[in-house]
Amino acid sequence: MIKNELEKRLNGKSLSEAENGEIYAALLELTKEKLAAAPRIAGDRKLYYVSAEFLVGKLLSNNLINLGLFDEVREALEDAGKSLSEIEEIEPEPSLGNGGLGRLAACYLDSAATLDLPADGVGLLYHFGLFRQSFWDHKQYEKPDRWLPAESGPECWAEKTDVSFTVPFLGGAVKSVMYDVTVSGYEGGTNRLHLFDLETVDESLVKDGIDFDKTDIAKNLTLFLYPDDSDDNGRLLRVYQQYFMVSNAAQLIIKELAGKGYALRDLHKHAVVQINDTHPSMIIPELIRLMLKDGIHMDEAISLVSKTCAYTNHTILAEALEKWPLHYLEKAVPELVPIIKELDRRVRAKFDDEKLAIIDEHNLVHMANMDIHYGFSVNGVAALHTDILKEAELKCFAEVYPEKFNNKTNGVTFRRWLMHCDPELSAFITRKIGDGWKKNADELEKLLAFKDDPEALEELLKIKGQKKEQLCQYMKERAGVELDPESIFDIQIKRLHEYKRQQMNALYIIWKYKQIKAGHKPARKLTLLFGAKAAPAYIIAKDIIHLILCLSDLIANDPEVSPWLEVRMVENYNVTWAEKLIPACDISEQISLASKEASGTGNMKFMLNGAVTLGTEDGANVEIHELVGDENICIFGKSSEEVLELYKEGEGRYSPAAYYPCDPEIEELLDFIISPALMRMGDPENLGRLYRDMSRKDWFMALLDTKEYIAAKERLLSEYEDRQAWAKKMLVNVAKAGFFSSDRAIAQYNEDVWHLK
Ligand code: 7GP
Repeated sequence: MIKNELEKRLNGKSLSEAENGEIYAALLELTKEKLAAAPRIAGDRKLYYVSAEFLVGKLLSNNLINLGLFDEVREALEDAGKSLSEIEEIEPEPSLGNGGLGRLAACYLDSAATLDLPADGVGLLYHFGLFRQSFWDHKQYEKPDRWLPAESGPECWAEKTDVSFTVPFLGGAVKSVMYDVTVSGYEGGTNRLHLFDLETVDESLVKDGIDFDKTDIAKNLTLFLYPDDSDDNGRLLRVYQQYFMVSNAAQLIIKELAGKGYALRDLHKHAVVQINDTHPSMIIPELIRLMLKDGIHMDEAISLVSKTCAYTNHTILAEALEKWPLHYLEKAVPELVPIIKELDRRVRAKFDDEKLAIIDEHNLVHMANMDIHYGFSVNGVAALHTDILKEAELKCFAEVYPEKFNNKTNGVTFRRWLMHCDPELSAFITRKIGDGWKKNADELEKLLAFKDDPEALEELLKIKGQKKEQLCQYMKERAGVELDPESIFDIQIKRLHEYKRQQMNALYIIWKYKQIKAGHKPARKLTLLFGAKAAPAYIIAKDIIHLILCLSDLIANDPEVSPWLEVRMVENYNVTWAEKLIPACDISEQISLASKEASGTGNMKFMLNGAVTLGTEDGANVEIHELVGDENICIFGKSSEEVLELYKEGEGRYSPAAYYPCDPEIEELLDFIISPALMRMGDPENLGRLYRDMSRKDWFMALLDTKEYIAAKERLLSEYEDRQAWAKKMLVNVAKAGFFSSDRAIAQYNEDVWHLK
């Protein structure tokens, strides 16, 4: 009996007498015990998923679900007048990631364990992770977000181990400590997420904001994820972090190999390293370095490591493809430099093409290039993205290594993104088609049998209504904002970036505001919800947040408009917010400039929870479109081919001058950004800068698709009024979402790349 097991840990109190905090501590302890008792997944060949980010989210419910204890615990608590979701609020969310790449890593660990594949994650234990966002005066402010427990407080999921490695640093050495988070599979065994830290890190360097003294690496190494890199010290710190991560990973791999009794020469037979974007790329020269130290010859070391490492590319944005100046590496990782130079020399001896070089003529080290030459697999994260890699971005590499390139369309774990966040919808699905879908997501297709069943469709609408009510309640408690659950919930949640075009959504808001002002009232109120953090040094992204917050306020205070339109941006958007917002969504905004969003994973989560996508033919939207058909998605905008053409030099190149000021409709929208109404409310500097940027540069072409976007959204809003037809779209979306299970993605990685079992 769970009740008894919990009460044993409550110092004589009953469940109903105990405080939520006490119950949380008891649940944490109990769950950890059960996890420790679950079998550790083993195998002769093991995957190491090395990543700078693991955006795991809260873990209590997730672990309870995977252990098969969720319902029992929830009921025991309910009987005692307690709520599991309220208790889980106590758990701090570890902010060990920034966005899609980090959340994907967490979904992949969940699925690998579920499929019984030996696969551990390796990363860093950041003390503050990504910053905590707050809004004041319509602007974003950043504060450190400490998620680790206090010395005296209850524990957390990460447990200190006695594993430690010596990492060479600045002529000396530092000693690491390894923390482990147990990763549970759904009704399966466990793997580990290994997070490395440095004992000497000094949190007192961090005062109010997220600035800190960047000089003393021994004290600041793991304080933050992605420390500000606008100066030399910040950039060096990032290199040190990366090196610390990969040196620990490499040493752990070698230690485990030896522990199984295998020789270092057999590395590639028993270990696979998945390099998650370029942050862990230095694991290649680091593994080579360790082999040389062990007496293995350079040729053989290179060959062994190349058979061990595989690389995933998550973005084609040039600014994200890391290129480190050689002199940084000379300072931070002097031991690796001769190896990297040798790797480059070999490439140059083999290929007469400057584009393939690792160290270019400006002495920049191209990390991705090193991964491609010295790894055995290169994958993109959605079909379109992989095509663009092969045909444009990495064309010269695909020509010399066609066999290395492969696609692995992203996926998300249905445990967290359906069973946990929408138990009502999960129960509906199980009532209709049984619960085989929990282990085999393709079975969701059986729901199609109900697409003309008015009762089932009615039920689906009711569940969506319930989730909207729940979100309203949460918003009221969290933000003091009362939303209208009868309105249409249109949601855009993702990092703030110009290519994701939150600014285009803002232009829609301006358009709608003006429509309502002019007396064109819609059939129903529209609620637009945003969640997004802007990188602290990304000025235009912060200006876009400023615009959205000003519009939100302007509209809320306009009695003519507020009954019809509401705009809210949630503060400190994170995984926990996503779990509340996604099930309540009607319209999923996936409006990136075609060719720029590698895949997207939010798009998949929304679809799975019965939202209809309003999107461009970009990333995985393309695959969603193919699966659900024209009827059940709303696609607009220029294609990726057209966009890539517009980026080319010369005539025909994109310019916002084609729209502003010559298109009066667009002119009106942009001018509103600097209208007296908004300028009074906001900061003229921010609004002016954004207006100038959008009208003169518009690097991510928001104006290109604005008019089509407005028309598409209006079309979708009117379709919403036919409730039965809408429910059918919802149902088809849920039914077709099976492909986007991370179980499918991981099975494909295993089949094509890892060959674990
Ligand atoms: C993201 C991509 O932007 C997103 O489209 C994709 O779904 C996700 O990776 C997972 O593959 N990329 C990043 O988060 C990223 O590049 C660089 O971060 C630090």
